[in-house]
Amino acid sequence: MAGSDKPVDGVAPYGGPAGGWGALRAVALAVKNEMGASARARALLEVNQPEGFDCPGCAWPDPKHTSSFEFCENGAKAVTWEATEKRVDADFFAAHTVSELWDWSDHALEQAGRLVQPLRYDAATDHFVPIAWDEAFDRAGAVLRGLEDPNEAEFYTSGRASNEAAFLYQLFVRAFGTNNFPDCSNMCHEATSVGLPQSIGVGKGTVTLDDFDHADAIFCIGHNPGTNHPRMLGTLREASRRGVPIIVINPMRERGLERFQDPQAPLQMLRNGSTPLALAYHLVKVGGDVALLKGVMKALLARDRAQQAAGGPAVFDHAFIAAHTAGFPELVEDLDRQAWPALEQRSGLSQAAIESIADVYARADRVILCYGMGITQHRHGTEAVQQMANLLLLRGNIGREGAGICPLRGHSNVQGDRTVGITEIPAEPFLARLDAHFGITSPRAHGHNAVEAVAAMHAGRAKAFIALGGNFAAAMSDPQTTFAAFRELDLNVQICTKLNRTCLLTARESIILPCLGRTESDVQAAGAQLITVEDSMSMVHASRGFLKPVSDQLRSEPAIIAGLAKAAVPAAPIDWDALVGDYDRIRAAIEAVFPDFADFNARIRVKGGFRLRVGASTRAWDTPDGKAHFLVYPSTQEDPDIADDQLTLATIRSHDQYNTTIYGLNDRYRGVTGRRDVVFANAEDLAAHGLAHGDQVDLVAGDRVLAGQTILAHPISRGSLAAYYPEANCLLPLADVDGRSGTPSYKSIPVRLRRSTVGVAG
Ligand SMILES: Nc1nc2c(c(=O)[nH]1)N[C@H]1C(S)=C(S)[C@@H](COP(=O)(O)OP(=O)(O)OC[C@H]3O[C@@H](n4cnc5c(=O)[nH]c(N)nc54)[C@H](O)[C@@H]3O)O[C@H]1N2
Ligand SMILES: Nc1nc2c(c(=O)[nH]1)N[C@H]1C(S)=C(S)[C@@H](COP(=O)(O)OP(=O)(O)OC[C@H]3O[C@@H](n4cnc5c(=O)[nH]c(N)nc54)[C@H](O)[C@@H]3O)O[C@H]1N2
Ligand SMILES: [Mo]
Repeated sequence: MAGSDKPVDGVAPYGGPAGGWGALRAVALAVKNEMGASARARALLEVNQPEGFDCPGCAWPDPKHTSSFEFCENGAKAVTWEATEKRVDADFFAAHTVSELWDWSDHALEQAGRLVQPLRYDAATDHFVPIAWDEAFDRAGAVLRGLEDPNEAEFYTSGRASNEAAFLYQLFVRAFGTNNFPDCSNMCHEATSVGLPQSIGVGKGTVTLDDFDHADAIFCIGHNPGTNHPRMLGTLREASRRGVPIIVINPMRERGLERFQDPQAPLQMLRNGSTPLALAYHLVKVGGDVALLKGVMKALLARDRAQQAAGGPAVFDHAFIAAHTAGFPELVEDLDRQAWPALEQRSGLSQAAIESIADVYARADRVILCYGMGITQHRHGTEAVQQMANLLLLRGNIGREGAGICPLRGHSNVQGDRTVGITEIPAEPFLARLDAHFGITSPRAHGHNAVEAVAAMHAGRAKAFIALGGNFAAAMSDPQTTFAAFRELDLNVQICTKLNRTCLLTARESIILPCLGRTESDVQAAGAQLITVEDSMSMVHASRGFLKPVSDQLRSEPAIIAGLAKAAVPAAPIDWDALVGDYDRIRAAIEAVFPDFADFNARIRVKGGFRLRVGASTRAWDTPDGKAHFLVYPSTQEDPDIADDQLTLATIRSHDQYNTTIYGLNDRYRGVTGRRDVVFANAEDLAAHGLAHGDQVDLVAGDRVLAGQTILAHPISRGSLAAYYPEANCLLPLADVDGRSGTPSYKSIPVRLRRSTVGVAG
């Protein structure tokens, strides 16, 4: 690539496949760094085994043969990061003030180790100091009880929480009196949760792992499984070996979508073999997917008409469309309105390239369409999700074997948390059942999502923030606003395993409550407990930790929630201790409130668990009129285009991070080592800006600046840039969201490039 010959520190093209020896080396290093030679390293062998714990990494399902040993490089990093021997104890907090810790990197904060006891911020000394659990609950409870209105509190959930913890949490919060449930899902697959129910009656994927064995074509749009769902590469490899075309639509060339060498297949590794994945790789412009999808459908429409005119077989499944859908005429009208030059310009792809995608789609009898954050985190995220549903519905590719839609969920239980009631817009039938079962009166008014929560805090309308996991302030857009909002709060409670930036945003009362991780054994009154999670494909299964907890002062998430509940809503008619003493009782309550969980306690003890009902999987469309819907929003065409001198920045994950958790500073497949201060750009865009590979630049979005980044010529579509999250979050204003789902547009940030004066000598 032009310009990339100039050497840049820590940057060298990566030539190997995804996985392979590099993955094995990285696992060995993670084990060594975090656990030494300890027996805790054994933890790795238990991940996703029928009797072990669910990997706290991604939500990709386990293979049907759950006995086969499955772990991946990044799952190993997630587990070793949690099972680490390092601890941040009382001495650590005595040695470091909060102001000092604030200057540590996100990587350094978490790497310091596991939290081992409850802490309270002492403003007089600027230190966190140990406190007893009861005092922690009393202090938090006192602030919560003292609020004028329960809606002045925000209750965040990160998607690692188990079904049991999440259910108990929403019960506590509704008994307390609010639906303010900002959730990591609001930053992630909200466009799926909002868009798909309107299209197909359910906000979840319709496929199972088995369907991948029967698909004739697989589309991977806007996701990077080599890093974020590595176990998916095994599935893609099998498909590729069967000759199934895999079509990738992504602005960046991601090695994990091109070539894979299974680190668990030593023979293949010794032979130096690897399996090619993508048959065709289309470098769409960042944010160009709606135009691309419309182009594919427009091409199919033209062929369908031509075939019909010639008396040949139709391209669309007209019988399915007539029997199962509504809105087809409006879709056709919208497609007829589209002009090819505009579609080409917006997608960054030629009509010929788009026609070639339509070829593969039309030739395949059964198609699975997979997608991730490259689709959802945009100003038109919901629309993009619905265009994918449109494309599938045109050929009846939903609700039959080998076909369907496959949103790749993020956190390992983000889907389950939603299922068991974490939502700011609860449905009435659910609230009615919850109230009847527990004898409470849940609030009916809708609550705040993530962006609304920050806005309320910033405006002084919300005064308390409680987090069940996660690192909310670092994950959110607009840290300028978000951090300031936190510092005005009366209460900041963080239930977490490791120290992070949100813990350090001290309020009048700031409390850190350390919890057990998923790898650790959880013993309550009735004995050792198991928890349950739901994966991306609606499979619910059990998880049992077995490691000795890093500290005997840790409590489980359910136990901590119960402690907070008793302190904040002492009059609630709920026997919290009984529920926490035996999680079977929590599951019995989940079953009482959600009929889909019938026989929960028995079914969860069957190997492999069970699948929740997904109506669309069997063409039972749970929409108001019982039909699947083609949906169009003609307005996209009128949206202001990006200015001529602007590029569109997507914020992405490196190979060495889990969201805001930075395991290390490498991004192996993208050829970056030991640094994160880089921006990926197209070589022609660099030239057009008079810049060269390795130059120092500032990214400028209005009055927001990310200064002193090294710009790299990289295989990325023209007009597009990519930089790492969370560093680049400072470029995104809180108000920039997908209007339909409220998802921050983390992947469509208009920016200008300017030559940097930061750190440039002379
Ligand atoms: N190891 C590891 N695993 C993880 C996570 C992690 O951070 N680390 N995070 C977890 C979570 S919470 C989530 S949500 C998932 C995230 O998993 P992914 O969805 O894979 O997340 P990202 O890395 O944000 O972005 C994915 C891809 O989107 C592409 N992209 C950017 N803009 C566009 C666009 O406009 N159009 C298209 N078509 N593509 C675009 C990027 O080039 C990138 O390859 O992974 C989960 N698993
Ligand atoms: N710019 C930009 N911003 C983004 C994104 C992006 O692509 N670009 N992606 C968004 C997405 S998809 C998501 S999901 C969010 C993620 O947002 P969050 O879910 O809030 O963030 P994480 O980084 O996953 O949270 C890490 C913290 O979780 C805590 N933790 C780890 N394990 C446990 C546990 O078992 N229990 C408890 N209680 N705590 C635990 C640790 O203390 C750790 O510091 O970020 C969003 N932000
Ligand atoms: Mo996510």
